Amino acid sequence: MRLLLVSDVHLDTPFTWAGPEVARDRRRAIRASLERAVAVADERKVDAFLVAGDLYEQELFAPDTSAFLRTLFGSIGIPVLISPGNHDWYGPQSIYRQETWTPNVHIFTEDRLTPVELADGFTLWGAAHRAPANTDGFLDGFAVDRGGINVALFHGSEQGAFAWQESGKVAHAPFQAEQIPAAGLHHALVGHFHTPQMGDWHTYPGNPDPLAFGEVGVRGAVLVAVHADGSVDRETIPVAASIVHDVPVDVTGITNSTEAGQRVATAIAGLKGTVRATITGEIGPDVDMKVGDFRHLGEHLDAFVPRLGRLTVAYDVEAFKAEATVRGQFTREVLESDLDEDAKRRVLITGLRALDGRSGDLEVN
Ligand SMILES: [Mn+2]
Repeated sequence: MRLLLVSDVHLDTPFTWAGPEVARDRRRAIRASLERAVAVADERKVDAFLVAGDLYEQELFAPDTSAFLRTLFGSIGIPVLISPGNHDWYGPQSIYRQETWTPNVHIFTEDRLTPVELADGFTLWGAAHRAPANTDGFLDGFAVDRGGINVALFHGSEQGAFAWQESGKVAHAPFQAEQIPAAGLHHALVGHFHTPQMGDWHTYPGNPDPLAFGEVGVRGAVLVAVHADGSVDRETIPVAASIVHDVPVDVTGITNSTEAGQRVATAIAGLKGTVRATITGEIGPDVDMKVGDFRHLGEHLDAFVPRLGRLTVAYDVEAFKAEATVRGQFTREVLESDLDEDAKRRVLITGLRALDGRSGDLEVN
């Protein structure tokens, strides 16, 4: 049995950091990545196309998205099975309920795992989130009731190795990898975490098209070949339609904002797509720069997001200490205070900037 798995596509993501036009482009790219995944299913002749939740966002979807999904899934000559997640939870208003699907589309609607026999002796167990939060673990108290090969498809949070990585997330439908074999399942195909994970017993494909800056890991649609003994082989097939770069720019040693602009321009030259540049380093005391100074440098890109990161100012603190001025007095008081070294640095830079009449032009962190 060969299955193609996607999860966390997040159609209609708002991309609030971007302007309306860029955000629209990015949403179009997300759709394109799903279309590519469907094309891969056809090329690779898989037996079923599986969606492990968060296909779209219930709060944000447009009727156009509903029609797009109906047409796309109707165009595949194989079963499409969907287990709704916390963002595309199954309820009266959901696309899953409202749309008229072609007969090859099966949506799991129960909040407990229910079986679909994909082939003789091969059962796929799926379940739905039926609310945006507080969904219990689907494997709690669950055990398969039949022989053959049993594979699960659901949206949930594995609580083992991954918990530290996206710990800000609420534990939606929590489970532990050990529960998978304990329930009699051979494997679980899961969504929710956006970082791909190939576990012994479970597979997170990750979001196929970039949703955020700084995403790591090989991601895409995962071709899962399930053998007769229940073991799996997995191949990740990239389907991203967007290029997103997260670029650090060190401006240490610059004396003016034009030099900073040159460093940024060099760092992003030759890049395509959407780029975020984070500007850090130790700069001269006279540098006067704002994020807006850099935006025009990304005109060759689809979108450019410059931001100021950790910046420090190379003040000659030793010389200031000896001065019989307000600046000298301030410098001595900060250095002799009980503050820790990092706080002293921040207070000194912010204070010295203010004394120069430059307060608020740099975010000192
Ligand atoms: Mn989710």
